[in-house]
Amino acid sequence: VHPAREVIGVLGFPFSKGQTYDGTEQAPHYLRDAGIIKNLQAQGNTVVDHGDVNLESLPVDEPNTDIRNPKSVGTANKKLSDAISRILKTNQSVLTLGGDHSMAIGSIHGHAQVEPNLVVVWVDAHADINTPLTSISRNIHGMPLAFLAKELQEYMPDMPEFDWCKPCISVRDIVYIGLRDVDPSEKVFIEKFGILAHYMEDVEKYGVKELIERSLSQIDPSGTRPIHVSFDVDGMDPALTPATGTPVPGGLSLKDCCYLAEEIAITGRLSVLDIAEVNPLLSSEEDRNLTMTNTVNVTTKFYGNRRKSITPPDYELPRP
Ligand code: 6HN
Ligand code: MN
Ligand code: MN
Ligand code: MN
Repeated sequence: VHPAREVIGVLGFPFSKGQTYDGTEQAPHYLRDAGIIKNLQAQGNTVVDHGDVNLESLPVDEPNTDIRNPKSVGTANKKLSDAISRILKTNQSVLTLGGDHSMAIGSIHGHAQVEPNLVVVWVDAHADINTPLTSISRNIHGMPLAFLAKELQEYMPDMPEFDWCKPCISVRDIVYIGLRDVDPSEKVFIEKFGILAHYMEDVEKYGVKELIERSLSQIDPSGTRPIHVSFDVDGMDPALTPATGTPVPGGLSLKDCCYLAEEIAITGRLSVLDIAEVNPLLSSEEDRNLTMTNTVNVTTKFYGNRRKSITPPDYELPRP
């Protein structure tokens, strides 16, 4: 059993080159402004803000490469990986504020250097398991799992910018939840490798409660493995998180996400949580605020905030 990671280390990853819209690089700032840290502290957590990964001097990519921005995505994620490992080694857990979802390359890689036995819960409308050869968009935020999973390597072209990234998880360590926009190539990978994938249809049919119980007991029957949650806010319904680059209708409800987060918190084994794909520049101010409020709300549930509320440890009821 792993020692509990009681302190939350918050790390911003102000990055957007894994896709085409500007804006996700500002999400860490907006999430902090929306009170993500204060809320975690108010519910009794000890939080250390490690600031943002310094991405000031990234290499500049040529405009017409096969995949978009391999140099900057590779370099930024190497920095993220190192920073995550460093914080985990001080026995803090990490809350990573992205950034587009290419951040999962660095985040999971850095996590696996310290916790090689981790499992990945991937909350997303998308499967993010394209390879540079299957991707239609050429955006790396649709590919992180292909860089990370050992079984995919025979389908991966050589990418010198990612030489540092050693595949560190198995397809058997992944569970998807919320899928509803999966590319044909990704569907073939999911089926070929039997990846545990819960589409929105399954959420409708069985509910998050049953799905999360079933999947955790399948990939981690002993209930001892460290958990990495990579939470793409487009997994939630776009009515809740409209400020994001690739919204897909018909997503997870706030209740679904709260339940999932509460259950993960109860395990006591969440060691890294990524918050990805918040894009404050893609919506009206009202929609941006809504996105921040819902994202902060769900994030706090991963760290012990309960809808049934928390019993205060030393509350003295006033007597007249
Ligand atoms: N995300 N499957 C599409 C692609 O471009 O490969 C969408 C990817 C979305 C990625 O939301 O993190
Ligand atoms: Mn371990
Ligand atoms: Mn997505
Ligand atoms: Mn994603």
